[in-house]
Amino acid sequence: MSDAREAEEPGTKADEPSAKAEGPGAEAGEPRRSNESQDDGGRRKYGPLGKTLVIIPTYNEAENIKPIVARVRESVPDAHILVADDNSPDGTGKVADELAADDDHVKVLHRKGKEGLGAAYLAGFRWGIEHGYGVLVEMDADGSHQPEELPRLLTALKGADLVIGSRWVPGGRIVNWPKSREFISRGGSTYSRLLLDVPIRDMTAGYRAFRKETLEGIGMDEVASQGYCFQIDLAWRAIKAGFHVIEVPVTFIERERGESKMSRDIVTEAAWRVMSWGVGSRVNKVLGRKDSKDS
Ligand SMILES: Nc1nc2c(ncn2[C@@H]2O[C@H](COP(=O)(O)OP(=O)(O)OP(=O)(O)O)[C@@H](O)[C@H]2O)c(=O)[nH]1
Ligand SMILES: [Mg+2]
Repeated sequence: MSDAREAEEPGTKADEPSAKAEGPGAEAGEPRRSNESQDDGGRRKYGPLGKTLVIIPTYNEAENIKPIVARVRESVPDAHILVADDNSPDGTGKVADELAADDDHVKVLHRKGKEGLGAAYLAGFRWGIEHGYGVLVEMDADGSHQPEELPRLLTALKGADLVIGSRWVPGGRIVNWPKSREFISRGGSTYSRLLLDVPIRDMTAGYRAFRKETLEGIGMDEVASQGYCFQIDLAWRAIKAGFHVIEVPVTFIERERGESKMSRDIVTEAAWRVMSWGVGSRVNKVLGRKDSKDS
């Protein structure tokens, strides 16, 4: 589906953390029960992080892509950036190609057409893992996720499997959001938390840093959800698989340029899927069955 044009082969095997120590339910290690507590009390040992790839999915972000790439380069100079563009009609892919031509830290994944944010991220994750990155970051192109906060997320990832940049933990903030959006976001997070019985405050957050072992351990190939639901799905899968998920506060800023791709369908999809996962999980509990990763 996708065709990646990259200037060079980034990362080497030597950069990768020791997968055994960190993998899901690492055979030799203690099983982690993140839905019981997100604090591992410093009991676990985490391997080095490896190289970082910041994945920026884009659809019609021609005005935003240059400034966001520049800010990431400035804030985390060692990280590489992958722009995952769905053949944006406004020429975002071409602007990204120009950036990549001038900077070997910038790569572009050209996809055939609009398939949604979730599909773009999954393609970006696969590309990153194939190319030897140890850390995969999700970041929007519109400036809502501030690159200047990324070093804090990466520092936190040294002691976790997944770090969520959270608006709804103490210290987290939103700037310029209409009350209606805040209601949907807060409501969606609370709804998911209660239905899925997880301690995460911001389940729909799209600013995240994953260790590659986390993505490898959550059944990425079965993820079909999009938009809001994609983020909830990934967080829930990580928790169910026993990964250590933590939230760090971030300031989320509403986009200033370009159009939102948020739609009523995205919210409805999330509401139905979360409801079915929550009910399925409770039924499994009553019947004494284990949730499957792809339920
Ligand atoms: N590749 C790709 N990227 C997408 C697609 N839909 C959205 N995006 C990107 O995903 C990121 C988040 O999309 P937004 O439109 O900002 O969605 P949102 O943050 O929920 O909505 P706002 O808060 O209103 O901005 C942006 O970088 C978009 O360009 C898609 O179908 N394909
Ligand atoms: Mg946005």
